[in-house]
Amino acid sequence: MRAIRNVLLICLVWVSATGPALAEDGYDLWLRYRPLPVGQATALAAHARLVFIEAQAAGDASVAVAAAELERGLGGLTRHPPVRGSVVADNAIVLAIGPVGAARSFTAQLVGLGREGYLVRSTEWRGQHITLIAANSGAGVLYGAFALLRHVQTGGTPGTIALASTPKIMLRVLDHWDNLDGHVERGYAGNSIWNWWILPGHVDVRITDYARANASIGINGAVLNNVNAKADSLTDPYIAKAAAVADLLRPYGMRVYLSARFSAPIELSVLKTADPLDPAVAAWWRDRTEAIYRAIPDFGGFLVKASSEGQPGPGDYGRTHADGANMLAAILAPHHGIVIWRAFVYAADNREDRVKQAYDEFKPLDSTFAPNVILQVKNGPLDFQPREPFHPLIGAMPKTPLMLELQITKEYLGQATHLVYLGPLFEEVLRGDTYPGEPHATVAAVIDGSRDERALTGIAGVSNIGADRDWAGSTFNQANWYAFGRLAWDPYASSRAIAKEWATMTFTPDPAFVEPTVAMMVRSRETVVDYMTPLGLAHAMGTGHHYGPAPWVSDLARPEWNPIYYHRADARGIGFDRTVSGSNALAQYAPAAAEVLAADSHYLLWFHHVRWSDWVPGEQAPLWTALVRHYDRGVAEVASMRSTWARLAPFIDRERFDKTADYLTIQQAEAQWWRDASIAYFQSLNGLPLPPGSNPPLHPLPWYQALRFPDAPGQ
Ligand code: BDP
Repeated sequence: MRAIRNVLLICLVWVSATGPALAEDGYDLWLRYRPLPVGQATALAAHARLVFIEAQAAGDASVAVAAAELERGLGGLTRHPPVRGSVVADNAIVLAIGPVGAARSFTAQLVGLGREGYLVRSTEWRGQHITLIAANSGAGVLYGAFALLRHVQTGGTPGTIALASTPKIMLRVLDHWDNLDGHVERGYAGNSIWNWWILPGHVDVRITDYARANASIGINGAVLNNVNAKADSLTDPYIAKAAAVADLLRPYGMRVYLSARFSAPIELSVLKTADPLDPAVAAWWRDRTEAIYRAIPDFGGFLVKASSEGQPGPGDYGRTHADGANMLAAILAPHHGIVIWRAFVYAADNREDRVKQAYDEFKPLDSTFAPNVILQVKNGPLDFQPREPFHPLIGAMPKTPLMLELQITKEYLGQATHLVYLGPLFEEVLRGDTYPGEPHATVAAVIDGSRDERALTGIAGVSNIGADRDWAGSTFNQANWYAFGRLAWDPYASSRAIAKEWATMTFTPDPAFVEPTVAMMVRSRETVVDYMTPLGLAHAMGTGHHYGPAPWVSDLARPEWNPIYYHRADARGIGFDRTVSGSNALAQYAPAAAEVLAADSHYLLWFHHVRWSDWVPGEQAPLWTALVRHYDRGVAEVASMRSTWARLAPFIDRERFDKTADYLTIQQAEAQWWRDASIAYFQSLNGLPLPPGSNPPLHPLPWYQALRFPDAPGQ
């Protein structure tokens, strides 16, 4: 008997010791709602005794999930969940849609908030002290609920709240590059979260948590399938599957979009053509579109990658991108749907500098697109590199709505393991100045529509989400999803402030943890640039998998698939001359912007071919010395990230701490690999000695060149 009791006791102790640690596997993201310190929790509980939904808001599905989130969040933070009340009482949280009841005194302010904005105010109503969450829609109320929860978790006081916010960009969308077989292109966090095979019979509860996470940062749309689309996603069975997902996302303010394969009419019907000007083709698309709207009445529209990287498109029939986009736009317009048309094009038979091709093709089409077409432009003219100048189309198409495409998944930045916080990258892009000297000319101002006074605005992030328990492959990768959402809501926000918010909610509010963690996050993007592609280098990654270094690759069929195409290194120098003496890609920017970019040493080798011995003023060193220094600095920074992290063990749970520590160890070895392989290769061309104090690569060049990764994920 006694033995059994002991075993039971041991079990109980074991459960309580491992319980919290097991729960911290990253699944809860930044929505952990762990108890606040006692004083704070008591103060918060005093202001959140009850959740009261005003009559006009009752019955709204988004308000219902807002109330549930408040119960869950405040319950977790205070250990005393507020109760749902039918009569307003002191210290209630009142949820209201529109200028009624408790929100009446804020009528004027509400009008200015638009459909999705919110206000959260401590105020008096019917003699009671309340916290009002008011908006013009249920989604706005939900965003307000999340704002309240964020506020109290990041040090805000509960009794004196005055928050108001409206998203600056209309479409804030995640692009999932998820295939119908569950594989995620450029995905490093496991399989797709959409279980297409089992849908619509069963929708995983995980999709609700996905929607909660997105709503908490204001993301209001998801493209469910890969831009390299299969036609099958437009068949009735797949429409039913997408509809099941849409039904779950809807209360969270999210709309569903689908990537559409341009040749689908040929693949799914008896048609022999997908020519956008052929009436039979348009009729086929109309039939499919109507089928989609019958199943998904608020369907957002189609995302199309056409005549790009071998994908079918209007170019196959001698038609323009506008011909293709406008055909679909006309069909979607009566349903209020839109076409998101990608500008990521470059052609095998075009000998022009690859980074110029999208501009050359799309700029002449400005003003030819239907009003419900938005052109999706990657942040840079090449392809999601650790650093690129902003895309020259941004600012060059004032008559066309442009949607900025960012990549949250780290295809070219160390994939799952490397700790790289992308907030500073996104911020750098958004602050890019398309017309220096003119007001409202930043990339953010073009994208949020303020420059050209545009209503249809959008921003997309290529998702990093998969079926891994921690969603994104690592805890720190979650920060990139978070930062994307927060910057999509407000593209002028500070990536540092966002990192602070995220770290506080994801780990602990203790400044002794948050401060070094945020500092490490904020530096991490420059660090990856340093050890991978310093001083404006780009696309030095291995073929296909884009994982490790392979700057030597020169044998791929298309010239612009080879790293040597981009760095152009030889015995004398390195870099791509894109000035007037070279490809003159610089001329695609406004003259004042071109001047700034040409002089910025971050883009030195992007725009200039430089001799190894040339003095680089900004670096106070000859080019070769400067380059090696950057590689060395990148490796040293990762070492310092590791030691910073090692000191933070006492502050957080074991599981997330250990995984991060392991990943930093991997990152350190790989930063060294990047540095050594790159230096060994460039040295094989220039024959120069390393600057004093710099160590030789660990292996000779052929060792690096022989490495193969046929099974790397995400390809
Ligand atoms: C590249 C990816 C490729 C995508 C392509 C795109 O390597 O997998 O299909 O971009 O954006 O970055 O279409």
